[in-house]
Amino acid sequence: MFEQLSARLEKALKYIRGEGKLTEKNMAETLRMIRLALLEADVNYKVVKDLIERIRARSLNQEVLDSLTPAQQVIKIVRDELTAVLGREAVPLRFSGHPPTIFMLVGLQGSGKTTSCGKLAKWCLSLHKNPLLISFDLKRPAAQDQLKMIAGQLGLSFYGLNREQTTLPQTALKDVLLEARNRGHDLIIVDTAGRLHVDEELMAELRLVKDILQPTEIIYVGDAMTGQDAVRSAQAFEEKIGLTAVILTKLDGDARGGAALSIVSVTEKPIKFIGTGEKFDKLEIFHPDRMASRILGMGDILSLIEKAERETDVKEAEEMARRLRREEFTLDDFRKQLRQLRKMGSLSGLLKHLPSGGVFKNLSAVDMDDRKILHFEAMINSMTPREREDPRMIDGRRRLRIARGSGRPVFEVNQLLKQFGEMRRMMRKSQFKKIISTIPRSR
Ligand SMILES: Nc1nc2c(ncn2[C@@H]2O[C@H](COP(=O)(O)OP(=O)(O)O)[C@@H](O)[C@H]2O)c(=O)[nH]1
Ligand SMILES: [Mg+2]
Repeated sequence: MFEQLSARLEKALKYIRGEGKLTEKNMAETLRMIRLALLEADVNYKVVKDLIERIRARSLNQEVLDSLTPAQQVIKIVRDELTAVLGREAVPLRFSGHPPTIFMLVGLQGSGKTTSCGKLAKWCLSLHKNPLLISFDLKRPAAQDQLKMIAGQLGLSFYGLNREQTTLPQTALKDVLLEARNRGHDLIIVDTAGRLHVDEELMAELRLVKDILQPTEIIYVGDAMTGQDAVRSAQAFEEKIGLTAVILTKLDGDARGGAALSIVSVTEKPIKFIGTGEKFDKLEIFHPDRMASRILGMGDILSLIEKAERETDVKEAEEMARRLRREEFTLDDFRKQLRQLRKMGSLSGLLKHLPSGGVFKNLSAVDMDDRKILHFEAMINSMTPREREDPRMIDGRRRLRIARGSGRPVFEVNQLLKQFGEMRRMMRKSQFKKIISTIPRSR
């Protein structure tokens, strides 16, 4: 279902996914492509207009998760807005507090009303309801037979109207209610007549059924494959009779998606179920979010967004490492500290009075004395700036060169590098903790 729309949306979004940054220009192009994709899927033009406007506004505001790249944010926005257009959340069937509950199914001929009566009854069996099927298709005797057959297949109760009853619908409706109560049914599912087009006679008939039965749910059954026709007739049924819910059928076929994406906005009634096949178990609860992900057709967009979050975690860790490196204590810094210490006088005397913590604590930890400070400083002076920045590059040959340049033995160069390495490890640990403590725990 929705393959074409999915493919087109994916293409529109891939276009910005290639871009590292969102600009007015590439956003305009993406929005134009999304708009075209929706229109070609036969989505109501007004619904498209509103949808595009909201996607545009939210994309430019970028008020969503900052853990996603701009392009991923747009994908998330599109998914969110598709979900909203589809009704946001699954809405369960309503059952009356004073049984019997009555579901009345209405819609054009061939939309799947009679089939959906069977599907719904079967569904409600699993909710421990005791449904009774009746048909108020009064003109067509075959309609009674069709529903009776379905009831037989499913082992359900059926109440058939006789000739006399079909000519006196008011009386018949009261008979049905009485019969249902007597037989202990807590649910009546009412099939109705359909026409190829909406007409006044049909509407009058349906209003009569509605007025007498006072159904708990009036469910419009629409054929998703007919696109905007299903939406227009839903609107007519809503205006003339009033609806409480929608079942969209034949979503197993090559429906272009237009009906699903328009009908909730146009009727302001929730899609409660979708039909995905001719068999009676092919009825699914309608979940707007899952449907939006399916329409977006990028496998499951949720997993993409989750993946983006995981990627952001990795990026954050890398950034942290970079920060550590940036803030890392280099031999240059070490030399600065040594010079400061030298200016302050005797190190051994000083250390006793210094506050614990920071670089001074680390100095005491690596056992310094005044002469050593001078020697260390001399050796660091003999290093190139790059060596001071990254002591890992100081190999045997460089050590020899530094030793000669500073007039110190090679083992002292080794000692300097070893002690410096220890100091840095200690500082890194405390800095790491400091940085860790600044990272928010959860997003
Ligand atoms: N593929 C598919 N066919 C369906 C679905 N629902 C109904 N049909 C078929 O659509 C045709 C018309 O269904 P029916 O229930 O008689 O429509 P009604 O005139 O509204 O009562 C039948 O052939 C059904 O088998 C569905 O969800 N998927
Ligand atoms: Mg029928």
